[in-house]
Amino acid sequence: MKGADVISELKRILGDDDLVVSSNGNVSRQAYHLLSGSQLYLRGSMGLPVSIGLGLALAQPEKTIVVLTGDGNFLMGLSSMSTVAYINPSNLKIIIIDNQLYATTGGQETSSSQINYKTMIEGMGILNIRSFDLRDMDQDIGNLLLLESIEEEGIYVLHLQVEEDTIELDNIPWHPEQITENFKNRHKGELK
Ligand SMILES: Cc1ncc(C[n+]2csc(CCOP(=O)(O)OP(=O)(O)O)c2C)c(N)n1
Ligand SMILES: [Mg+2]
Repeated sequence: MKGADVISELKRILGDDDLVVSSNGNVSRQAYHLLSGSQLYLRGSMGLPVSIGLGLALAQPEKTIVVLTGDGNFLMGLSSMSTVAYINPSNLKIIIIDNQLYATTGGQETSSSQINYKTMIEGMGILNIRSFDLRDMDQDIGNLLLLESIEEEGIYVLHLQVEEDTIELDNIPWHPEQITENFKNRHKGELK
């Protein structure tokens, strides 16, 4: 499975009220093209999806916040995971789409291939971390694993190793200010 397959499947699984924060580059583009609703697609702000997801989770305790992050983004903002573990917001779900590359900028390798995500994240204090290698996995089985994992209660981290995507998607046609405005408008009256 590829990152785009994961995000397409998430479209089926996620609830209409869930708030998604996606990391800059391909992941945000895929979220923009493949998910429904107007989500918080980060642009430029590399390394910040987990921090922004944590802020949203605290500001909107009634909502489920799903952070979709590439491995490069996750590793850049790694220190924020220790704060997430410390605060432990039960409405925050973090999904790492790990292609072991900075795919957006030309496919340079990240350090992901030598990291044991389960050990690292457990060491920070989040015990609900599941890691799956979806690279050679049949899509139906991968979809089933996603469905089971997403429905779990409480905070969790889902680390997914995926094949590199080949699809080229158009960039998001909005500036960050417009993305934020659209996100707020979509949830007008619901967000505090
Ligand atoms: C501080 C900073 N450094 C570098 C970049 C350029 N950049 C944009 S996306 C990206 C790669 C992100 O990697 P990852 O999160 O793994 O997503 P992928 O591209 O693999 O989907 C890079 C290096 C940036 N936007 N900001
Ligand atoms: Mg990557």
